[in-house]
Amino acid sequence: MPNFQQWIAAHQQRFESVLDQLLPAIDIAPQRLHQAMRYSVMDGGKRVRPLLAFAAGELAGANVERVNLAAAAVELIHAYSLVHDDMPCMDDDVLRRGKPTCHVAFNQATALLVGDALQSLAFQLLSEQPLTSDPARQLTMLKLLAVASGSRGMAGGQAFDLASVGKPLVLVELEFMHIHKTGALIRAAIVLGAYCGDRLNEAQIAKLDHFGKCIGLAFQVVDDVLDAEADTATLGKTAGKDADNDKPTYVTLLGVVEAKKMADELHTEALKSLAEFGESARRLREMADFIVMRKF
Ligand code: GRG
Repeated sequence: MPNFQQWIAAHQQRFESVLDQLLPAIDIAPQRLHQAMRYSVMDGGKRVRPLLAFAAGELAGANVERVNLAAAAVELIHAYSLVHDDMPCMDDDVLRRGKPTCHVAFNQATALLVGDALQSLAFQLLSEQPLTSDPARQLTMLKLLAVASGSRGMAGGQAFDLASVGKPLVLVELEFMHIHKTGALIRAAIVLGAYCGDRLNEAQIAKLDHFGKCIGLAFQVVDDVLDAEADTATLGKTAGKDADNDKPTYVTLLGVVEAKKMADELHTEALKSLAEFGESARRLREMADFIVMRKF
């Protein structure tokens, strides 16, 4: 069995060509929009959400071709959220994944359309081929991604985030914001990956969902710590942005030491929900370790 580094590298490499094939080619009209979509999705990103979908898919005995499509749908929603988040009307950032943000490299109207088109493509991918043997389950999957990315999920969390600038949030409010803004999509990636297979029952999927909730929040706590501690070159995006924007974070609320402790506690809680799966959840456990120990 490949070690974790080999497993990640193999999936990352394979997934780049999956995305390459699924995105519209740049010689198809409208060329500039397609070029900007590719610019925003390809050549960058850790692909954490797809990797979580692959790990959950392996646990559920899923066909990897099916997981490819579910993982791509989630990654396209993620890429759209970054493009819109970086725009002047939101976080107003010029650097993402070590290169100029989409609206800087192209223009604002194009960046807006890139987000719109990536979101539509995500739902196209989830709906045009069978991803499970049960059509009703595929409808559930579509709804799951819609809810996770909409106003009761990521977009809602972003609205809460924009409204919280300069406000002294308490811990439960911060948690609410991040469970939606960052956590919802991470959770969806795991459950969608698992739904592509047929080895798990609903109670077991609920355990994975809880794993996703904990590790999604841990991801954000670590993101806040990195924003405070790491440099721009390492992150590939502007470091210290949260403090500059007067945004409440786990670090501003708890301090670095307590924030790291919180990430560790969430990590432990996440691993607990995988207990019954034994060795078959190895990749999910390794992904949890990776999320908490990452340096960028
Ligand atoms: C615009 C609807 C809408 C939502 C935006 C996700 C998000 C909501 C904004 C991004 C702002 C941000 C930096 C959030 C912190 C957590 C996060 C999502 C970090 C980026 O994800 P990574 O580290 O990025 O997985 P890569 O580049 O590796 O894909």
